[in-house]
This record gives sequence, C-alpha cells and structure tokens, in this order.
Amino acid sequence: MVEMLCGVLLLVVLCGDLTAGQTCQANALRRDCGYFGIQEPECVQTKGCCWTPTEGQPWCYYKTSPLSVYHVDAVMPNKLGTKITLKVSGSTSSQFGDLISPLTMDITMESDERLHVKIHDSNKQRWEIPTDVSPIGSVPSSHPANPLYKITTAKKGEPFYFAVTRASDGEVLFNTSHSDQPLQFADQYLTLSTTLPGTESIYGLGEHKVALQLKRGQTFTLWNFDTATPPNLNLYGSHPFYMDLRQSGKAHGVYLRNSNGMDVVYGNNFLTYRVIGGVLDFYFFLGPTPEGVVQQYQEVIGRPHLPPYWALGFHQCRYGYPNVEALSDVVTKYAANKIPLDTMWTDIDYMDGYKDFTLDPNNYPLSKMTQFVEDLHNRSLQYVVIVDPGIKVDHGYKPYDDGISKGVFVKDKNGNVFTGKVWPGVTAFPDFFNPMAAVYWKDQISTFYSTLLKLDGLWIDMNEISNFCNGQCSGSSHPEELRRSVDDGLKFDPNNPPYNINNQGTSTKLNIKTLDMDALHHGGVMEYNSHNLFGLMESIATCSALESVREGKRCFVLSRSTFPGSGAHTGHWTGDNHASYDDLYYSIPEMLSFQMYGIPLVGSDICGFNGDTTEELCSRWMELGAFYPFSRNHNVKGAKPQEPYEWSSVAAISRKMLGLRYSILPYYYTLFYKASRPVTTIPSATVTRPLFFEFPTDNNTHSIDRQFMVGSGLLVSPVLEQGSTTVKAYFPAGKWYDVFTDQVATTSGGTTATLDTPIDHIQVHVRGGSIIPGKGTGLTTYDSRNTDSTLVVALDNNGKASGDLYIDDGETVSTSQWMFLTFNATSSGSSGQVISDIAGQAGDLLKIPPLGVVKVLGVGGSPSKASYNGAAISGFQFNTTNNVLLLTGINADLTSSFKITWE
Ligand code: MIG
Repeated sequence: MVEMLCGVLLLVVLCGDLTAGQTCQANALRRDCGYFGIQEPECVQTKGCCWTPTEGQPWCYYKTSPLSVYHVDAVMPNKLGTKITLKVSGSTSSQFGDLISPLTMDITMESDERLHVKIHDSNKQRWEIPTDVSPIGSVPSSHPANPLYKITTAKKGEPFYFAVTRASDGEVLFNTSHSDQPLQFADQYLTLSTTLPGTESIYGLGEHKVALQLKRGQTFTLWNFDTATPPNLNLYGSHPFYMDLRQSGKAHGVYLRNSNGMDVVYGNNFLTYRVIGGVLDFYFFLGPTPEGVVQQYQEVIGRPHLPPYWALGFHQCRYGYPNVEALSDVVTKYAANKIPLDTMWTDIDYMDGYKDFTLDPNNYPLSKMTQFVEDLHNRSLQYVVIVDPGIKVDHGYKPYDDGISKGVFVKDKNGNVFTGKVWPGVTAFPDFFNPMAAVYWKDQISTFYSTLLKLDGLWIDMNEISNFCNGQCSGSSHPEELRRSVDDGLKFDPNNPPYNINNQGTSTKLNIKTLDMDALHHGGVMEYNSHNLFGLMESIATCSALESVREGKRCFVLSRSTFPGSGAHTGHWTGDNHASYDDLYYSIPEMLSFQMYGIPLVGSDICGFNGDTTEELCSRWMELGAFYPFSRNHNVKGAKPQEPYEWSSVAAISRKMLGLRYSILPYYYTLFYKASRPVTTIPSATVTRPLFFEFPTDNNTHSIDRQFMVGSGLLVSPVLEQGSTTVKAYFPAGKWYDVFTDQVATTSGGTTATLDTPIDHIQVHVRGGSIIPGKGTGLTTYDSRNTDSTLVVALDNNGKASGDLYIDDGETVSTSQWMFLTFNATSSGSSGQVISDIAGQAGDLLKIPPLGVVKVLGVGGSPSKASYNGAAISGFQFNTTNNVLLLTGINADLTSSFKITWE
C-alpha cells in the first residue's frame, strides 16, 4: 500500500523520510503527543503535532503515515503445518514504532480440535511466557487425522492474512484480511484484527465486571490492577481468551498466549487486538460445543486443581475482626445458630504491624491463637489466613533478612531492591522468577506453620502487584507523573510505550498502583512484560509450599490475581465488590467466566464487601452464594457486621440454603473431580456453567446470565432485585422439577415462567434425566461426609436418568484410593430400575457410609414395592399426588455395583 501510494502519487523522494507524507488523522488511533493540560499552540507550533479535542482521546497527537503492509515472502510446509515468512514491503516506519521484518508465522495443527498459529520475529527471540509458568499442553508427533478446521493464508507475494474456517460447514471463524487494520508488528505495538459476522456472541476477555455476553463497541483492557471493581475496567487478573458462539449453536475459542498489557476492541463486525509486547501466539479451539471449547483450552493451560473437600463447605471472613476473642465468638455463634461453617478466616488484622508471617502479640497472641486453631481442628473446622506479597523492609525482621540474603526480591532498574509501599509500610516483593524465591517462600510458610499456626490454607491478596505508590516509592510523587512522556520517540521505553492501553479507562501510565515497568525480575525479565504473571507465579509457589509443609495434603489457595494456568494451583474470589444488587447480579457472570478460564473454585464476597449490607440483600446473597463453587461471606473493616446470624431471618435462610448445599456436595465434588481430569473416558466438565453450555442451539440461552447451571443437572434462578419476590426463570427444553417441593415446573421447557420467590427462597430446579448424588446435611463437611449417601433420580420424559459420583479421602494430593461410579435409571410404566457401575477405581475405599435413600421423581403408574439386589426395601413410600417414590433404609454398599428396582 505504501509502495503503491509512493509510486502513484509521485512521492518517491519523500517516502524515505520519516515525517514526510504524514498527516493528521483524527479518526485513526491517536498516539499522545501532549500531556494533561497542554494547549493548542504548544501542540501544533512547538511540537508539530495535531490538535483535535475529543473526549476520551488524546487531544494532542502525532501525525501518522499510511500503514505499511506485510507480504508473504515464503511458504514452507512441514510435518504438522506450515512455516511462513512475512516481510514489510516499503517503509517499516509506523505510527507506534518501526515494524519488525521479517516475521515468521508457524502454523501447527496440534490436534483435530486445536490449531496453533504463532507470529514472531524471525531473527530475534522476543519475550514469551515461560511454559513452566503457564503451560502449553503437549504437542503431538503426527498430523491430526480429521482436523475440524482449515486454515488459509495469503500466497507468496500477496498481502498477508490468514483465515480459520470450520471444516464441516466452511463457516469463517477468524479472518485477518481486514483492510483497514492489517497486521502491524512493532516492538511495543502488535495489532491484528479478525472480522466477525456481527451475529455472534462473545464471552471471556476478563477480568472485568461486565455481562456474560460481551457488548459490542467496548474495549476490554487486560492489565492486572487493584481497584474496587468498577464495571468495564481492567481488574485483578488477565485472561486473553474468548469464546465465540455462533447462531448455529457451534462454538470455538481463541486464546492469545501473551502476558503483555493489551486492549481488545470488540466492534460491530470485528475484534482487534492491540498488544504492547511479546508475540502473537494464538490457539484456536474448535469445540464445537461450548463445553468442548473450554475443555480443549484447559488441555493447553492446565487442568484445574482438585480442592480439598472442605473447601466446598461454607467460609466466614471479615476485615476488621479486632482480636482472637472475636474469631471465637463468630465460630460459637455459627454453632449456636446451627449454621454450617467449615472454615474460619483472618484478614490482615492478625499480623503484627501488618507484617507477613507474624502475629499481633496483643490482639492475636500466640498462646490464644494456638488454642483457637486447635479448637477449630478438634471440631473439624479449618483455618485460613491472608498473606500479602509485600515484605516489610525492616532489618531484623526475618522474612526481610532472609529475602535479602537469598537475593530474591524484585530489583529496580539499577539493580537495587525495588521498594513499594503496602500495608506494613515500605516493602520489597519476592520475585518468583528467581528459583530461590520458591524456596524462600516455602521457608516462610513452613516456619509460620511449625512455630506459629497450623493453618489449612492461604489467601493471597494484593498480588497484581498492588502498591500504594505509582512505581518506586522514593520521594513524593511529582506532578510529572501525570504527564506521559512527549518525546520518547519510538525506541523501547517500558515506562512510556508509544501506544497506551486503556488502563483504568484513562490511558494512564502503566505503573499506577503497581511497580515501575523497568523493575527487574530474575534473568533480566522486565515488569513491563511479566506484570500480568505475578499472581499466577505466587499461586504456584504458595500451593507447592503448602503441599510440602502440610505433607501431601492438597493445597488450598485463594488468589485475587490470576492468569491462564492459575486454576491448577488456586481458586479465586472476585475482589472488592459492593453490598449492592448490581454486584449481586455481576457475581453470576464473573463466576461463569472463571469456569471458562479454568478456575472453577470461584465466588464473590457474599452479602457484599464494601458498604453496609441490608437484611434483604444479605438474604438474597446467602441464597445465591450457597451455590457458588466457593462460598464465603466477607466484609470490609468498619462496615456493619453481616455474619448470617446477625438477623434471625438470614440465619434461617442460611440454614436452609447451606443445608441444601451440604447435602449436594458429593455432586459438586464430583464436578470438581471431572474438572480436574484430562479428557478421558471420564468426561471432563465445568462446575457451574451458563445455560448455553447445555443448550447451545437454543438461542434464548446465549445471553442468559441471571440464571446458571450447576453441572448439567441443576438450574439456579435467584432473585436479584430489591423488593422483588418473583423470578422470571427461563426453562430450556426438557422436564424440570423443583428441588424443594419435587413438583414438576414444566414438562417441555422452552418457556419463561414467573415464579413466586419470597424472601426466604431461591429457585432451584433439577433437570429431568439427571441423577444427583448427595448426603445427609451437617454443620461441617466432615459431619455430612459421615452420613449415608442419597440419590435423587429425576426421570426425563422418556423415563430415563443418569449421573455419576466420585469418592476419595477428600484431602490427599496423590489419592491412591478413589472410586468413580455411574448411575443409570430406566423405567416404563410403574416399573423401573437404577443400576450402579464402578467406572473407575483404585485401592480399597474402606468405611464409606452406605447409600441410604433414593428418591425418584416423575415415576409413572403406581409402584407398590422395591428391592435392592433382589431383597425387598422396607422403607417404601409412593406419593401419588406428585409421583415421587421415596426409598429409605436401603443400606446399599457403594463399593460394589448394585441394582435397585421398583414395580
Ligand atoms: O487494601 O486485606 O480484596 O478482601 O479484606 C485492601 C484487606 C486489602 C483487599 C482484599 C480484601 C481484604 C483487604 N484487601
């Protein structure tokens, strides 16, 4: 294009000159040439830039030249794909730095469902995410047999583009031949666009507080940042992954494996990546089901961690518990009110001067704390504390001295320890790129565990990294900090990249509330490139430290900052939400998005973190939160207390909803097991999921994010509005039963119903065709695990149902004893049966409580007796009004196959 312009317009002489041919293009991307407060004369006359006042954009901006285009220079097929080289024809100068030429594009057909396309500098190794931080899955040795995709590229000599289509129907999934926005690959600005049909639904690109289905006309910025969750803006974690669901119900996924800051612009017929470093490393997942896309993605980034069983119990936390007596008081009140509680938490309040790995000698003295934790353990409860990455700079404080002597702290550009400011004051940060940092971190956790408290898990906060200063804290912040550099030119400057991502919506500097971009990690890795990885790397070190210190028990880690791969090591809570109905709602799309990101153990602060909650809001939130995979009530310091027993109404609601939760934890735990498994004979799965995962061809489901499914069998429809006592619930096709009343809500589905849902209720329906394994309830998971097993068999319109159950000890890392059971029910008229099969097993599971109760919903005819392996079941009840068969006292041994029949 440049060549053509130069030729046709006879500007050949000028084409070699950098500034010649440049014009003011107000509608193109603007590169800021000014600073906050600059006026037109200085901008235009002194700096030779352009001036166009436009809200939300730089008013003073550089002139730009027409975009240069890459052409295909060579095409070389190889064993698993093709290698293509690209060259810029004409000038390499561009708006955001010189274009790199030549580039190499490696196309690798990694499996039938997975295509890998990587565009990088042919001559120089650029920054890439280490594979031991965020994995890349295994690459096969032979060409896939029946790829579900086709990739086409420009031919030698043609302007570059590539397109991915679905092999079965030729539908175009990704196509970069976007003439306005061709590939640009400069050192600090990499952009690529794909065209979209305009009728697709896009999900992902988190972490943001937005609707599940992303809205067009919005920029999704990925840059880990600590903020009290404003909608739309970049939050704590970065997940450069999206799912694209087409109207046909077929889905595919796109993962850009890149840790640099980026904007992803979603427009009417396009999606554009604007990335400020690294390489363009794309993975395409062909699905075609949404669940398939997620599982294929997780084959690359790593399977989710299987949490200990107790992690699925209820958790209570708050910031601002004044002392150990307050903690005991909470635990006592839970017990007195008979509200389930598995884990008590402590925020930074327990520390001495907010120093990690210490105890406040006055309010949380060691002797009392030891006793408190021992009491918890004696009652089969767990204890989790917070730990922040900032280590106080304080000679004589061992975690600091150790870090200095091992040389494990992040350095500034001059090689000195980088200092920020967090809760304890001036702090240094462990650098997990340094292999010694993992040793250092384990030492600290180990010492804390052996000399202070026998904790059961760790909560890792502030790991974006959050800093109270903008960059290094030395000196006060200068007004210049607000100015972006005006004459940095186009050479690599990590603190002032030529293209500003939309950090917090203001194109502000990258170092606000975090480190400087030239801070140095081990091996010369710059913060600029690795910023988004810190939380993931801390999660890896924390989980592995806990598993070694706690001798083979599965780690429990809860991290605020996450990245692809985090789910293998940690769960996530969605950070500082507000006690508001808006945030009650947003907790659903947030939870569902993290299922796609491979971090199934997720939930929001129940009853709301910031601000005072109300009795009504907390009621609604306890109802919804009882179904989050990770269920924790947490509150900010100074706000009104919100433990569920604070209101007798909320206490009753919590007993009812957590009671239900605990009674179906075997179902949740089985889902977690399936989430953690590679795709084998036991199908992998998400834990909670959007309705469209189960009903992709029902377009009504594509935008639903006020309801969700737990596994494939439960549909949760909460009240999310103040003052409302009804829910408009959509029932996809099928038969649906009310979990509380066993009544049939609809036999056909495809309908929206308005359901009465008073303040003490939430709508939960079981889908005909499912078998939900359960237990008796309990005040702890320990107690409920010791009760007899139960099965709810919800027959579909054909009289069939199926389900499964995973059982192990619930806590060891390499469980040598486990069992995976499948259940299948068939019936016709008044007779039917449930058969159990052992689909997988290792070792002997001794002392598993037997199956005590089977409830069958949707029974035809009117059966009069039932048997277990041929012997009559005496506890027989059939309710002719709602067609529910209840079998009790069955005493079936789960460790061998069995058959239960009725007639
Ligand atoms: O600067 O540890 O998101 O859950 O209670 C705030 C105190 C630090 C932020 C976390 C929040 C926690 C709080 N923390």
